[in-house]
Amino acid sequence: MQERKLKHPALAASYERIAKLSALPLWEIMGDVVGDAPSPMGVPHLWPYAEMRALLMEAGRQISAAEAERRVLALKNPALDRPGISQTLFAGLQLVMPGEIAPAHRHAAGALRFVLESDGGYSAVEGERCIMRRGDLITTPSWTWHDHENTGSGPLIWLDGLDVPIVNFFGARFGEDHPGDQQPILRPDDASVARWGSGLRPDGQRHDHPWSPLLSYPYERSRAALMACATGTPDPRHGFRMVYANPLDGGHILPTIAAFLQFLPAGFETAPGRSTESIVFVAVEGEGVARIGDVELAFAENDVFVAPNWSPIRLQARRDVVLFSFSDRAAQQRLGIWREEETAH
Ligand code: GTQ
Ligand code: FE2
Repeated sequence: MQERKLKHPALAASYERIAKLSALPLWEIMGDVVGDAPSPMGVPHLWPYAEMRALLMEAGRQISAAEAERRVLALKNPALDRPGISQTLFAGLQLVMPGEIAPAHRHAAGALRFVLESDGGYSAVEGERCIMRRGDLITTPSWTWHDHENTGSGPLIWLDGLDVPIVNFFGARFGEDHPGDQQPILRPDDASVARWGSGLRPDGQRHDHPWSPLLSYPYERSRAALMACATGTPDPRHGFRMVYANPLDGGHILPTIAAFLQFLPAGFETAPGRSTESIVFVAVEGEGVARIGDVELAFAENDVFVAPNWSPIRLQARRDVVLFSFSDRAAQQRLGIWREEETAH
């Protein structure tokens, strides 16, 4: 409070006595507490895949997946002073080399994986292997055991998204290692897709969790659904965009994180708009330009970029573009605070 210009400088002496009791005169800081509009936290930023991949492969030669526990380059927002790609989200690029295993553990933070390169491998989640193919989305809900293995002959690389800053904000950071390197497998590969992903659900089987029972959303299906719906005029704000849905209630994949797949036809540019969520994008196909706040980011395949909360976003497709994105919208909607609006630019 020392730094700010006081509304009532005449009361400064009294403010010091208030501060000594560890209290604050709310009338001097009202805007910070219940202000009329949020400010973006962190800055828009892009991580070019070619350079990130080179550093990841270098790490692959220097440290094993087992030794690293997780061989991840965490994407740190340049304007935030703790790990996290945004105020609410953690993101990283993870590499597992052929034959390697990332050992089993579980934690309070929920995660998703979006596969960028795969020649064979899986993420085992709570007793089943979710096969990793390029473009697949796999979730690791809170406190579910997970380990990863590369069974192919090329590098296995994916984008991790976690709700770590949210969980840590609440002071709920628990985690533990599994006694074995790998957890026991209890069901067939991609069992959740067969059980919950067909439009039918197992009669009498309950799923009493605040996340989707589908642990895998294979790209083949997601892309086909997106393209089948990409007819007529694109939405001016979002182009053709689909939400990864919980098949039981149409809700988001995780209680905190929402995920999207979006098609922007070549030449299309979205109308500008913003929302209270922070959003992490990865270019799955094509190339274009993202204008976020006053920053312009040219993106190509596999580049990752972030839009902070309440930053105007404009996306332009130079070629046909498919974007995967995830955000904290699920958490905000559960709290009843999510908002969006159109902006002038
Ligand atoms: O793969 O289990 O990027 O626990 C950060 C924490 C990945 C993982 C991350 C993790 C993982
Ligand atoms: Fe983990």
